[in-house]
Amino acid sequence: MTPVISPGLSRRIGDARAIVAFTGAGVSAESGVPTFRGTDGIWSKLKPEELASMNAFMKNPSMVWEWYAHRKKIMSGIAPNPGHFALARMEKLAPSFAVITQNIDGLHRRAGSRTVYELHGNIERNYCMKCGTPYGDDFVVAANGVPLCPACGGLVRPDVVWFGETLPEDEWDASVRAAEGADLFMSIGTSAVVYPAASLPLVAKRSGAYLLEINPEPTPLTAQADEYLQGASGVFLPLLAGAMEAARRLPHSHR
Ligand code: BJW
Repeated sequence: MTPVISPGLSRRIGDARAIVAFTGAGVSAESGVPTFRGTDGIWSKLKPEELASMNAFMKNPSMVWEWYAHRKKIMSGIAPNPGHFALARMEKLAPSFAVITQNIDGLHRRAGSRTVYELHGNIERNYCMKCGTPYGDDFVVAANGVPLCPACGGLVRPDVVWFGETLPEDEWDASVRAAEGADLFMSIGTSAVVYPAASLPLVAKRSGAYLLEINPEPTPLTAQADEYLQGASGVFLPLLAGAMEAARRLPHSHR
């Protein structure tokens, strides 16, 4: 079936004043970044708590670093896809637009999105767990194993949020405010199972937003969504951006 945007949704996206795009690994899948869950997900082969937690890191830093080195390599060779670019186009048209992402790959900014809240950190950054000194990827690659801080000898880790860790406070607070103020909230390419991020669509809905979900597979959020577009973000987001551009060219009375 050819994917289409209904006239009702086209009107809604044309009229929305405050839009939030809440994104997960599925949005980067079409750029070649493996998702975490599902049949092709990273987590289908490896248990998350064995890798993405402080316990795992302290128990076996070289195994965890091997995993991150592998993913850093994947992510250094990728580019934004049509879904990322469509969100950047939408931001130019809406009075208020924010991307809240669980992704750590930096692709939204590379596509041109400007208001981006990264809830789970960014894989390009690293820091010393003992003294906090930040390190770029050149340092980590040169270490070729577990990187140690030259300043204090502490373990260097990727600047991402592991299970059991709190989210960056400023990004979280800004995300809650954006969710509360949204009139259209889009949950895109996320399994919506990891908290507290997964609470944001519900915060938005409770505050009066229209909740739209885009995902090839239903999620625990689907039953709460006002509208569910079943399919890839790289297909539906360009259609939505086109609908938004068309609607905003028309005077209000003709929408
Ligand atoms: C497509 C597509 C296409 C495919 N187009 N779509 C019990 C209840 C509630 C909470 C908890 C609980 N027990 C523990 C917790 C807390 C825990 C949690 O939520 N656990 C649940 C799993 C149960 N949360 C935490 O620990 C968080 N911190 C916290 O709660 O702090 C407070 C606290 C402090 C101290 C003690 C206790 C609590 C932190 C969570 C950090 C998550 N970190 C990770 C790793 C980041 C670093 C890294 O990448 O290495 O973040 S885990 C991983 O999951 C990653 C992701 O951002 C996150 C979400 O995954 P996402 O993006 O949804 O990906 P997938 O793979 O799950 O889904 C992809 C989707 O795309 C699928 O639906 C596909 O269908 C779809 N798709 N192709 C569109 N083309």
